[in-house]
Amino acid sequence: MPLHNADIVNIFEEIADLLEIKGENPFRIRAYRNAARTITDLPQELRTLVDEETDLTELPGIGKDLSEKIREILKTGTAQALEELRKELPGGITELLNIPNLGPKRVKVLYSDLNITSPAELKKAAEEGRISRLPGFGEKIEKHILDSIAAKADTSRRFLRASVVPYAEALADHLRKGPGVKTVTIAGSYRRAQETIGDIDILVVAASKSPIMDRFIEYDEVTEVLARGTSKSSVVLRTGVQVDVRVVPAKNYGAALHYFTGSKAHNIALRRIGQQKGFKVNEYGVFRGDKQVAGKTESEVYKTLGLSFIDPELRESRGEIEAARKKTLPKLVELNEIRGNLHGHSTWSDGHHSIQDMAEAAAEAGHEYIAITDHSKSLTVAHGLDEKRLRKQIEEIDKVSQAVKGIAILKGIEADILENGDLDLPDSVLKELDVVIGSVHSKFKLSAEKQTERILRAMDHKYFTFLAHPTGRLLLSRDPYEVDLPRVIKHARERGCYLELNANPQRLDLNDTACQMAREEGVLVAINTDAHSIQDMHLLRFGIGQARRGWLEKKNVLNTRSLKELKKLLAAVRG
Ligand code: DGT
Ligand code: CA
Ligand code: CA
Ligand code: ZN
Repeated sequence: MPLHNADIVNIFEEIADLLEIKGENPFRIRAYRNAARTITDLPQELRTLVDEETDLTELPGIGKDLSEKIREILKTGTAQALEELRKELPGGITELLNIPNLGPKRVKVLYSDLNITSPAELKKAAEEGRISRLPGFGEKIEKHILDSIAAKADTSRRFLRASVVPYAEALADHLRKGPGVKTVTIAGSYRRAQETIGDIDILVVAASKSPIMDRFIEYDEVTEVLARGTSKSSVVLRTGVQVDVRVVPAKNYGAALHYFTGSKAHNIALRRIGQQKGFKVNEYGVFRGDKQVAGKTESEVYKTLGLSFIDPELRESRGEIEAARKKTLPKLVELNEIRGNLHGHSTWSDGHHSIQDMAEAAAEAGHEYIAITDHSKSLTVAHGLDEKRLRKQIEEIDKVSQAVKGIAILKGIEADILENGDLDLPDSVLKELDVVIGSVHSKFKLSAEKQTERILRAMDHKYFTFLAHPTGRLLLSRDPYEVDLPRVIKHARERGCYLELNANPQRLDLNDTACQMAREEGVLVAINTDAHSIQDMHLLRFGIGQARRGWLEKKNVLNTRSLKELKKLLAAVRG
């Protein structure tokens, strides 16, 4: 059974969690977490790298021991180290770590004192008031636990789109190779590039005798068959995600693709437009009376209703139908229009590759420029730069610029925004830089009023270029801090600075509606990987997906500019 990178990541994460609950050496724990992060961001499948006899120890954070473990997992499906830990502690216990307020220490107490090994058991104990009496807990925490278990019920069945990509694409490829198969398309929220996915919807056109459903049900990653029919089947894959496959005749393919791409709100709005024009619109086609007048392609469906083709990312009923009627739809930004990354790290702070490695990789990817923006001194866990080291780095960049051809290396910093809105480095050094990013990395719990003021003050700083990951959220794990985003966006326009859309799949921060707002206010958005290694470069495409959902065009994006234009825009911020 072929293992995907995400399976290996899960095993490493579980080992790290269990070691943490046991209270083991923090360095060992961090080694597993770093490796998991490297693997998450890896564009190629590890099993392919191993087949090609690539030396895995060249990957950041993967030493000899972890490289052996990866091989062991690829061969046996598990790691001995994990099996032994599971004998000591029940495997399900790690789910408790996902509950806010529960760290390894408290989980250990829950297990040793009350023998709690799952969220369900925890909920029961909390409801019975047994948690508050434990050492280190109390009534407040007991209440927090109950609240967060209740809140989690509606998000726990969603998956990060990026983590679903390898599974979805591998399955679609498998179906494509089936006999008599003409078209296989992934529809649903996946096609709309939504940041998280509830389930995967796949649409197939195949010859009538094709055994395509057998091929789907018998796919070796299927662990459960929920429904089985000739035109529709549903399964659960080993990773826990549900997949619906529908087989449709070619003459209905466009209408079905449109219907199952959604969103539901978009579909309903479109059906209403059809009704006004005397058509019936459904997943089989567009009908006048009993006669099908369109449905073979999506474009045909839109055209019949008097609309231009609407890109899937826009189909959220947020004004796209109106724009399609008036022919004012945006021409959405594309990956190949990005000319460089303006937020990335090197070994000078918490990145895994040298400035030269990062620049060479970017040049190879065809980029015109790259900004090196390591962390500043307040972020001590990331080994942030103080003024002295930053000045050294500036000299180093001048040297590397001589050595690496074909790309401009811009000098930058990701400066922490302090609680009072100051940047944590003096103007005397910030003025030497091309890019000054401001980031909130602390005091997430300030009131909306204070957090907003803090950020606006930072933006007013003379050398401030753009605000990174403006809300600080981590999808499915950390809520955004409270901030008045419309005010921040308006302020960016008045101040003349920019905003980031962080492309890391866990962040995708700004979200889609905030991008749309920035576009309406005329604030340029920088789509950045926030790369911590050369492998992270491929994350740009997730940022592009989000940007497209936010209606952004090439002209709305700062880093689609040529180096010459970019330099003007970077200088303009300084007034
Ligand atoms: P998800 O899976 O929660 O991330 O979101 P979707 O959008 O993929 O939703 P899903 O899988 O329930 O259904 C796929 C598409 O099928 C959905 O985007 C629109 C269409 N659809 C589903 N139910 C309805 C419905 O009741 N009415 C209409 N008009 N369309 C529907
Ligand atoms: Ca879906
Ligand atoms: Ca579905
Ligand atoms: Zn960063």
